[in-house]
Amino acid sequence: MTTSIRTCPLCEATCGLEIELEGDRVASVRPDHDDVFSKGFICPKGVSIKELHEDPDRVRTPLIKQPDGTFAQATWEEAFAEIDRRLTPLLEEHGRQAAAIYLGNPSAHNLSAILYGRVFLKALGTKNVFSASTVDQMPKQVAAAHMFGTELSVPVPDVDRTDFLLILGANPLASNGSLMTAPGMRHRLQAIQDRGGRVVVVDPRRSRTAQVADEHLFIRPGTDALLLAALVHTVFDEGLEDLGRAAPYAAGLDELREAVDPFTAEAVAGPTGIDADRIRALARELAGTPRAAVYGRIGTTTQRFGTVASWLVDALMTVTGHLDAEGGGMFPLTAAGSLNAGPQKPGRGAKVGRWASRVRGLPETLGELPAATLAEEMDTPGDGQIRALFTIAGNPASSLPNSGRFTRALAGLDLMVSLDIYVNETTRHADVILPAPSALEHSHYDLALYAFAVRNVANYSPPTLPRPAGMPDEWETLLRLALIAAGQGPDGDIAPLDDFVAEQLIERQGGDADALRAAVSGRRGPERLLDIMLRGGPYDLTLEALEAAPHGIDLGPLQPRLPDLLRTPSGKIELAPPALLAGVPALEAALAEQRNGGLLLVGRRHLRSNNSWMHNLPVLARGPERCTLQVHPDDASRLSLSDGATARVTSRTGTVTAPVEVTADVMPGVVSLPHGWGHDVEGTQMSVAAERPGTNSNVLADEELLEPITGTAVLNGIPVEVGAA
Ligand SMILES: Nc1nc2c(c(=O)[nH]1)N[C@H]1C(S)=C(S)[C@@H](COP(=O)(O)OP(=O)(O)OC[C@H]3O[C@@H](n4cnc5c(=O)[nH]c(N)nc54)[C@H](O)[C@@H]3O)O[C@H]1N2
Ligand SMILES: Nc1nc2c(c(=O)[nH]1)N[C@H]1C(S)=C(S)[C@@H](COP(=O)(O)OP(=O)(O)OC[C@H]3O[C@@H](n4cnc5c(=O)[nH]c(N)nc54)[C@H](O)[C@@H]3O)O[C@H]1N2
Ligand code: SF4
Ligand SMILES: [Mo]
Repeated sequence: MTTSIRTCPLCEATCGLEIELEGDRVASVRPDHDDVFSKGFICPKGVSIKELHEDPDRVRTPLIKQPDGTFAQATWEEAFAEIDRRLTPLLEEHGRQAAAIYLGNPSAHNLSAILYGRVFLKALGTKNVFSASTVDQMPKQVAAAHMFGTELSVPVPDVDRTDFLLILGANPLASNGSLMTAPGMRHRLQAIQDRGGRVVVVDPRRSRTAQVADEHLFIRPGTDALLLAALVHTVFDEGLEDLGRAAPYAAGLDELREAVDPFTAEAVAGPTGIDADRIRALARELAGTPRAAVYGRIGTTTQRFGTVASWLVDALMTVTGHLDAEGGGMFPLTAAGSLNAGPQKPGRGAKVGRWASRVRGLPETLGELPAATLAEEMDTPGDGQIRALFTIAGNPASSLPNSGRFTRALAGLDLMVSLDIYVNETTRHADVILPAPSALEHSHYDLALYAFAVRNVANYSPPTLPRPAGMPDEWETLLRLALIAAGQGPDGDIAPLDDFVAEQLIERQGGDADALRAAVSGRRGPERLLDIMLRGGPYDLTLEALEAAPHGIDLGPLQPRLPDLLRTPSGKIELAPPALLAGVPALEAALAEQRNGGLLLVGRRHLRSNNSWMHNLPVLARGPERCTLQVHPDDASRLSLSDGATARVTSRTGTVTAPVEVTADVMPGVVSLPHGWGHDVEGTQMSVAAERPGTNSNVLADEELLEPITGTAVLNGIPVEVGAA
């Protein structure tokens, strides 16, 4: 028996796992009680990593699509040769824009994908880059880039020291937190209450988090920006503004005051469904509590005013003196890969709008185009039409709006390659599937997620188990794809390219390049890049130091970082950047909108699920049906729907059926269906998931409904009609 300690890669909480091995067999998975951050917390998904590793349906060898549509196992050499054989002439004939990349969510948890995905992307040389970010957090990152200067400068609620936490559109008891890396949120919320503080949840559903909160306010989907504008308005109106630590660095206070002028508590009460008195009281409580924070997540970003709402969350914390203050919204300082370490210096501003999509002319944000446009870029003929698609750890046929159209578009591609571990709704369309090692067979370091952690920590995990013979690590596969894309054939040497990547990083980082080069010379791949970043980082760490600390290194609670972290062109906190003010007229128009009595669809998450791809693990799949349509009793009786009956849900883009769950936990006028289901399509190889397939809610999400500033899809607040099937 041996024990391996590693960080769970399955969600943003970064829990420590203690894995007991009998030879190469996983005997058990338990919480690592000595983990400096998670301290013994794990959730059921963490335990399921054993089943994920052992899942007989997980792809273990490359697969090549045969003329009859089935997949045949292939060697790595054959798979790369096939990609080269088909990609190279396609790029020659149609140009680089004919290729596209879609990066899915697990890429953000994966060192190989973060560090080497961009190498492949560069080699491919296309502007058709898409990711799950534009069905997720892009509005928050763009708002942060405009306000603070980088897309990683997102204020994180200092949950462990706050006495008042206002949560909008997040359910961390199910999701375990997002853009807020904080293992064990239940205990952290409980601790707020234990020290006499309060937790208030704003959500159109009485979520599990709402159930443990001190107060829950139902809100009409898509109206959070109105509520937040009214909170900011009230702060000014009642003379409660006090910028605290932010005062010397804030610009645009008058413009912000003017922008929120129309949004009185009375004006937003109707549209949001929240009493004006309650809104005013909330503003007073926030302003009057010395340690208070506001946190908005998926329900505030993937909706019609996502970027404005994301901006106003941080503007609200700033005008109430809670930005960069203990117990408020604070900025982590990561050990590696920080974009805002070191002293304050003017930056280049948010990287947006440098190019536009071909069909709808939607602007680029942070180097990518809105994923909701991917289908039309594939199915609309003309110069620049996408003919080859690479998916990297993504299941866009399940996660993007209008799945019907998207899936038809996939079928029309000339070439599709998927770097993935399952044959699922998306990858069944691939011509070549390249598998990745199991989650236990590669190293791990949360380069991305520590940027949003409620404590500064660093934790590196070596592989728990060796890779199967012949299986490359994902970074090696990505470098090989980069060589193919660069026209260097399927069997070039990836080592010089890896050296080049490391050399570029060393040069970018500055300092004594020779010393750094020498110090990391014994390493390759992600380990070398990570070591370079750690050595150049603010704590002067090394990978060796992390290797010697399997339970992680605690770098302490979050520290005030103003003005050092500011990277805006002005060097200030921009409270009213023009790009965000541009969203205000539409918000004002929403004040006068008449409700038509129609139903709005929202999503939700369940603790034992993970987007679309963990429904094949028996330990998680057990229990009651999860893919149900939640309907309020009033709506249910109006629509003659009874509990357990089958409902038919229709939107502009499609129709699905789902079992009805009548519950007063969802507000009247709102129905809720989780995403990531619909495993009953032909050609997938997920036998457990197929037994209880559920339905794909994104058949209903409309690719025309986008948040205007970032092009992020509206996945919450979709107009639908519901009736008995
Ligand atoms: N209606 C609605 N739609 C939504 C959402 C919603 O709330 N409502 N949420 C959105 C959000 S927040 C997100 S992040 C997206 C997610 O969108 P995606 O990232 O497109 O989808 P996932 O379901 O996370 O699929 C992950 C894929 O990665 C594969 N995979 C898992 N581990 C690995 C690995 O280690 N290596 C490789 N190469 N592949 C791996 C899985 O097999 C799966 O195919 O969905 C979005 N879509
Ligand atoms: N168990 C589990 N954990 C996960 C995932 C998973 O699928 N399962 N996915 C991971 C991913 S990719 C992400 S991005 C995170 C997301 O993490 P969270 O943001 O916490 O996601 P949800 O649990 O979906 O919570 C969103 C809440 O928003 C509410 N909501 C919907 N519309 C609105 C609205 O207009 N206004 C307001 N105020 N609320 C609204 C929904 O009812 C729901 O309760 O979770 C991650 N963790
Ligand atoms: S909360 Fe997230 S990181 Fe922690 S064990 Fe569960 S899935 Fe893994
Ligand atoms: Mo996400």
